[in-house]
Amino acid sequence: MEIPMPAPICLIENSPAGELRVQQKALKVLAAISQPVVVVAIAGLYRTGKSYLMNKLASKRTGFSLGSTIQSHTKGIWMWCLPHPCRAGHTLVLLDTEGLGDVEKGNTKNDTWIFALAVLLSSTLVYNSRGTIDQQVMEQLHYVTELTERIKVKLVAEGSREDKKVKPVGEGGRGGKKAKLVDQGGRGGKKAKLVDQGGRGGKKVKPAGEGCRQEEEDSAEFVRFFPAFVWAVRDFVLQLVLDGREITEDEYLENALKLKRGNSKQNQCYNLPRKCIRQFFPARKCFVFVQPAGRRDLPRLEELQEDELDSEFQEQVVLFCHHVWETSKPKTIPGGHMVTGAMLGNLAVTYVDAIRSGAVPCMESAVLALAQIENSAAVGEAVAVYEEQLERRAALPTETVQELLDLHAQCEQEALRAFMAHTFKDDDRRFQGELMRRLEEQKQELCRRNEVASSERCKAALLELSDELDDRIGEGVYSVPGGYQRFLDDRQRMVDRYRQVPGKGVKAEELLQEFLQSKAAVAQSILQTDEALTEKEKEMAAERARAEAAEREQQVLKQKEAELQQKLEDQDRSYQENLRQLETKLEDERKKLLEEQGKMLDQKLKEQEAMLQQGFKEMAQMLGEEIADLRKEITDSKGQELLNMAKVLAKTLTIAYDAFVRDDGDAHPPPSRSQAGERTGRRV
Ligand SMILES: Nc1nc2c(ncn2[C@@H]2O[C@H](COP(=O)(O)OP(=O)(O)OP(=O)(O)O)[C@@H](O)[C@H]2O)c(=O)[nH]1
Ligand SMILES: [Mg+2]
Repeated sequence: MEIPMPAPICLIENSPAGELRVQQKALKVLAAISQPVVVVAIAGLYRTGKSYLMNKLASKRTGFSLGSTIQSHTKGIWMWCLPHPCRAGHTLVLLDTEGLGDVEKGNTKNDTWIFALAVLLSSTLVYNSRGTIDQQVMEQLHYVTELTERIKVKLVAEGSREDKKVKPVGEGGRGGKKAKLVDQGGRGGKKAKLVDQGGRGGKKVKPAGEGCRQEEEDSAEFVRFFPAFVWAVRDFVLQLVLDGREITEDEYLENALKLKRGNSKQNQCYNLPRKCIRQFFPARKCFVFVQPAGRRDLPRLEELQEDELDSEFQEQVVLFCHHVWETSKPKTIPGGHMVTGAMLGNLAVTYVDAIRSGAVPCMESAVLALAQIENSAAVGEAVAVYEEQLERRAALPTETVQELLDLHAQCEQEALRAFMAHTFKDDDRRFQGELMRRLEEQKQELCRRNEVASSERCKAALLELSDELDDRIGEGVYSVPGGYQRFLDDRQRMVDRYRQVPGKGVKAEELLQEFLQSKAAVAQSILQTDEALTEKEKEMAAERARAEAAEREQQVLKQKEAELQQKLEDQDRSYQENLRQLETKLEDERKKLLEEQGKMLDQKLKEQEAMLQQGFKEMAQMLGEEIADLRKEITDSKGQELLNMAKVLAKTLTIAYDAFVRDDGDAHPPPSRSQAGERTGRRV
């Protein structure tokens, strides 16, 4: 497959003043990617071989730029989009980030933002470090502990945020003390502080955005948004042996993440980053790498051929790359909705905008902002699908209105399918309502076009067929005794031939009726001048002509009524189709949510067991509380769904009703809301 990007480009620029800016060129590239993306980001201290390892994930010798001096090289966040090597139909997005802890830069706050963005944008985060996973490396991981200050998970309505726990960070003090968010002051000037009651000192959490909603975080929630975690240990020189037993790389990492018992301040400091990693990244993996080449070759690694690299390093790289390619999941947002390249670009913009404005990026609000953009696009796309399907299927005029409505129904079904595939978090069904309205407009327009096409055909046929009759009238063929009967016979022949003309469409009878009406005066005059008929016979013939005309008029009216009824029934069908597809989607979402919750539950149970085994009863107990919460959530997702569904359905019906009231216009007064309910057999 063709590689869409020959080389990486900058996604987020980080100016020397520490100002972040998303690059338009990169957004353009992302906007063109409609495939789901697997996003692998790398972060870690500067000059530790991150860019080099990312090139391995791209299966390229060069790409992300390497520096060979001691000065930090990568600035901001760079992006490389490639066809995914294992997942067909997916794009692999590699994000190489600016190294952390550059002494020359000396801006740890900016570093933390870079790290937070890597976490927020990726589905797999590779944390890169050099040497061993020792205490010093752990301490450098303060970026992880600071995530709770840098990111908010949820938008919480004001007034509902009393005394919420931020679970792992402060825990560990005497007697299982918990960190709390404490409100300082009243409504206007609220300042949330993360107060560690275990003695680590107050950590500030920025006050939530102004307005009637307030944001707060609950670190246990982070897991839903956070990527899988892979720790890459470079230039690893030790033997993987513990207490005389060979251990795996993962065991090595887990051992390094073990907590220390006891509540001394020292132990708390020791435990803090470990707890954060354990909590935020329950899915963890570790890979160690030996030095790739001899010391002299290190600055020019890019120039070396594969076989010039250390063979053990090569093997380790192969294992690492295969793990990342094969296990990294497509980026999703909570609820399991897949993120496309275009959505990733929008997420980057939302987060960077929040950071630039001095706010704390909130994941939930980013998802909601994304939903607005995506849902709006989903409506447009669905209408395009409708038009395209119509273009493919429609041969106007159709013979009957029902045929046209069936055609509309097929196109609408496809359009709805396209909409349902892309929409998410359209909780108030605003966008679905909008789509229903737009499709109803399309239907009206389709009916109009169908009628125009039919009228044109009918008029053309009548013009052609009536030529002979008109000529004969002009020539006075019927102005003779017995002419009226001849006229009637010729006219009937013409009508018979007209009826045999195929493809006249829905207006056939109406236009015939109009035509015959237009000839009524001529017929009357022929009748009156026909000397073969008595006055009485003329009267009877005139009466018959009037009755026939009235009968035809009646037929046309009946047909119109039947068509109106069919159109009303089609509105019901449309309600039902909307509801059916919505139900299917909600059921799918519910399954995904339950799957997500189930996975979280497994991870928490595993962590709880590990804590119990290591003797951390309080931690285990706290996890127990989280597990209970989660179990309740799962029960709710299972049970309440039916209730929600009923509410959603009622709402959708109302929206649908409103749309039809508007579109039906004055010509055919719409049924009342309850009538709509009766017709559909559903409660409104
Ligand atoms: N010792 C050692 N050097 C490496 C390794 N991988 C790459 N290098 C070399 O280290 C230097 C820096 O590599 P980069 O990949 O640019 O490191 P980085 O982490 O991206 O650096 P920044 O972008 O500045 O944060 C280059 O000269 C590489 O050739 C490795 O595994 N071990
Ligand atoms: Mg780099």
